[in-house]
Amino acid sequence: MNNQVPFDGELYLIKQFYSLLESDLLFTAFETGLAWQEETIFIFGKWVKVPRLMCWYGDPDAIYQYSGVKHQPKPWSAALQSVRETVEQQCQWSFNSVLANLYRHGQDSMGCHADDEKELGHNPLIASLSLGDERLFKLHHKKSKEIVDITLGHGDLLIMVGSLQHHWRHSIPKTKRLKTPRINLTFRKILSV
Ligand SMILES: O=C(O)CCC(=O)C(=O)O
Ligand SMILES: [Mn+2]
Repeated sequence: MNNQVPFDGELYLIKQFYSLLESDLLFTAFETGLAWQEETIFIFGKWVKVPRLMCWYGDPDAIYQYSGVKHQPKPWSAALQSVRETVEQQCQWSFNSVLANLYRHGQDSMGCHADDEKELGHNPLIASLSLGDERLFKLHHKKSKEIVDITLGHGDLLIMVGSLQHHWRHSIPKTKRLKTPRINLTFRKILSV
């Protein structure tokens, strides 16, 4: 990152947090074992499909609103629970939930947003594990319009913390490059508000 400009938040990237072999096993476990759903949202007067599959796991009280709907978490699977514990140890932080996204191909994407909902607290720590094909993660500074591109690959762990969500938005853009599926898990702590 640029040393002269205050970064406005903290971002840590641990490449290959999981080894290739572990990442392969986790990818297969999650691709086949999670309850992937296609969400629809009402936008500009019509229902549209969210361009990726999603699901929400966590402790029973970790209720989270996304795609405009309140989602009750599904109970942790053994594989998710194991990753949760490993990521908690790395971050020295506890999470009560995980949002899983499956990008089936290059036309699946995530629009520009900040994870700044009030149930995530003031300066949330969000740990994001990527598995499968690599994709571009774009950070867009809200004021300066600076853009930071980060490539997230198989087994990489990205940690977003501090005031990052106040100053930056992030996105996974569509790409014309031929892409195989990618799974992203964002571990979060939902507070009761
Ligand atoms: O897929 C990613 O790396 C980003 C996911 C994300 O931003 C989110 O779930 O809020
Ligand atoms: Mn996000």
